Amino acid sequence: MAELRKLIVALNEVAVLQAVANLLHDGVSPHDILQCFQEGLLEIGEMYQRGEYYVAGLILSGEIMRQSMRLLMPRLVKEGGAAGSSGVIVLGTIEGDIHDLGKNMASYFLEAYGFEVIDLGVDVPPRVFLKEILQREPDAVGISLLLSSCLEPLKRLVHLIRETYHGRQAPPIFVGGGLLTSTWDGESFAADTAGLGVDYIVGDAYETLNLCLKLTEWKRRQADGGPADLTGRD
Ligand code: B12
Repeated sequence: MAELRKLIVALNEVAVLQAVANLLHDGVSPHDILQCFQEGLLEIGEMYQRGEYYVAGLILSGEIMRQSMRLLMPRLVKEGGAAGSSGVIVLGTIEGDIHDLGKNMASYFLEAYGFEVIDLGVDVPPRVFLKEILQREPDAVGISLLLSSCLEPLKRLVHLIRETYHGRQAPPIFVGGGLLTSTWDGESFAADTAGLGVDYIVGDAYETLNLCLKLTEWKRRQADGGPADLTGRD
């Protein structure tokens, strides 16, 4: 895995794909491989900030990740068992932001575990998000955010949802994406310490899955006459 991380950071596409195939062949969990990608991409981002890579490096890192997902996806689906009908989740990247690798990863995980994912894509204006939420009535809404400059549209969207659902229970809102993972304690999905007005901040794709499984379970319990509090953590 250390070697894979080095290859990712060196942007060696051919060698990365070969290493991923070998690791899967040796029975390494796709979750661990994805974690390795996340760490590698983080390092690439830091190198970009230090001027050691240009935007072309970011683009290539995205392409390497995308190609690797094609190898990882079938194994993820197999592990998840794609049970079907776990729930409906609306996902999208907020207006102004076109990063989608993390969101796609979260989407792959959810689909692999039987969720219906309505992916609105990238650069999604708050009004479009809201329209889809009202139409689809999802079990939860996930928003991706990697750019600090997009905090404002995110807050606008959350405000719009709260305002529209005034007096009714809005679907739980969670956000993910590199910018916010610093608030994550590494073990449980975090409360909204950044003051965004959302219900949860998730650290990675696997955690997203755990959160969505819990949210749908709480909703089922509530429908069966259980406690109404969907924000409690257990
Ligand atoms: C690849 C990349 C790109 C690619 C994106 C390709 C793509 N299709 O996504 C391209 C080249 C397009 C790009 C462009 C830019 N980028 Co860029 N990019 C990155 C990079 C290196 C990796 C991001 C990534 O995909 N990581 C891997 C994924 C798997 O990790 P992740 O996003 O954190 O996702 C995980 C969790 O957060 C969570 N998650 C993520 N999203 C979601 C969503 C939901 C709903 C849920 C539940 C969970 C979840 O699950 C994921 C898996 O575990 C980061 C560096 C970094 N530190 O993140 C910079 C980075 C995000 N980019 C940055 C910048 C500045 C830019 C540009 C402005 C550069 C430029 N001058 O043009 C443009 C912006 C374009 C725009 N309008 O959006 C900065 C942002 C700084 C900031 N705080 O604002 C970063 C941090 C680099 C840096 N250190 O400076 N970038």
